[in-house]
Amino acid sequence: MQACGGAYPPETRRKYFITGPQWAAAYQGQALFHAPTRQPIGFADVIREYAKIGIGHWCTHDTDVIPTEQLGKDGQKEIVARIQKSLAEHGLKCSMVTTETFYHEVFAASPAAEAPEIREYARFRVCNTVEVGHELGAQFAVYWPGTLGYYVQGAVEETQTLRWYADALNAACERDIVVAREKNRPTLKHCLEAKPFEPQAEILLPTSDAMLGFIASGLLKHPEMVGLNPEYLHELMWGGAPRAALARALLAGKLWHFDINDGYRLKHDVDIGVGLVNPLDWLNVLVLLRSHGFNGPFNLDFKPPRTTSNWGVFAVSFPSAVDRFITLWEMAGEVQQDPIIKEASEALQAGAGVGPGADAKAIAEANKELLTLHELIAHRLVQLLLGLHRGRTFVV
Ligand code: 3MF
Ligand code: MG
Ligand code: MG
Repeated sequence: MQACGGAYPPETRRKYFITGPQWAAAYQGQALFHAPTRQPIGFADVIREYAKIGIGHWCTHDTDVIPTEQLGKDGQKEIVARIQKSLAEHGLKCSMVTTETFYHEVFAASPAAEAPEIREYARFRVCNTVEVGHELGAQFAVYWPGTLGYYVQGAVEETQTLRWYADALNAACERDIVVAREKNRPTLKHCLEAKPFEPQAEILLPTSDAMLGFIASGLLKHPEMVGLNPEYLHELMWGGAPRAALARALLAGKLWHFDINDGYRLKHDVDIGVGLVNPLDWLNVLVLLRSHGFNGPFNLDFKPPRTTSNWGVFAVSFPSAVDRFITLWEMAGEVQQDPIIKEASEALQAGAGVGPGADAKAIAEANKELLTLHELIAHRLVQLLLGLHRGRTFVV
């Protein structure tokens, strides 16, 4: 890290609303075809190491920290108290809680399966997570539905299944309203996260746009309490442009939380650290978010490489991801102020000054350089990204 030119100090990193997931740091390297490689690690270690790095917020699935059989029981209370102590000791805040509805076999046929007892259990799980969230002082609850889909066709009736899934979210929102009143706290922001494939063959809500449609479908009792947690790579996986997906969420007033990572189009969920694959696209994403006043939470939902040691996870993987994010965020600010981009953008919007009533040919002729300016702006963005605007000339 030193040879790389150093790093941002923890105080600088803490100024950003960057959140560190329990599951990302505790990931043991066990992807589908891989045996685990890292030692198990608990919340106390993760919170302590995040504090040292300067990651000021921590988030978790219910079962990342509470064994399934202890959920809602005395064991849960005792664990939540220990988490509160760890957070206080290291000056971290819990930003978000989320319910795991994909790992345990009970959710094999989705949290909205036909069997009523599975759906009742799913309702218990999301309501319990809301309670844990309030205990830990969280502002957000995230829902990646996980197994909401199927492998074989025809048995699952999509409209009914979505109604049942909405029932779970409705229960969570209603529980939230009650608990928030009891604790004199604001209600949580409930954020849906879409992923186009995995862990089912077919997914009922595969994209952020599908989630927006679901929020507006009339099935939710409190649509105003429900927004989005898009994940950068999940939009790329289906071939979408993440920046355009985020723009649609912004227009709907639903961009509330953002999972940041990187990867490749039309491939599986590789969860690479932010900015390692598509830095130019990332720069542009952050320009969009800055210009719309979105400043977090930015959730580091990536996976440290498979054989990296527990030491390397905190010495290299997390701090380097945070620092790439901060650098790209600062560069996005530079883009917003860049006089050349400003002038080119203004010229684009001024138009060519063709008078009213001109025909298509004349308008097109007068606007020939519109795409030239697009290209000039793109060139300038690459210059800013690579630092070429600081005077590099090409010499061999
Ligand atoms: C899966 C994910 C999930 C969600 C998490 C939050 C394990 O691809 O991205 O991370 O982000 O479940 O609800
Ligand atoms: Mg995610
Ligand atoms: Mg993911």
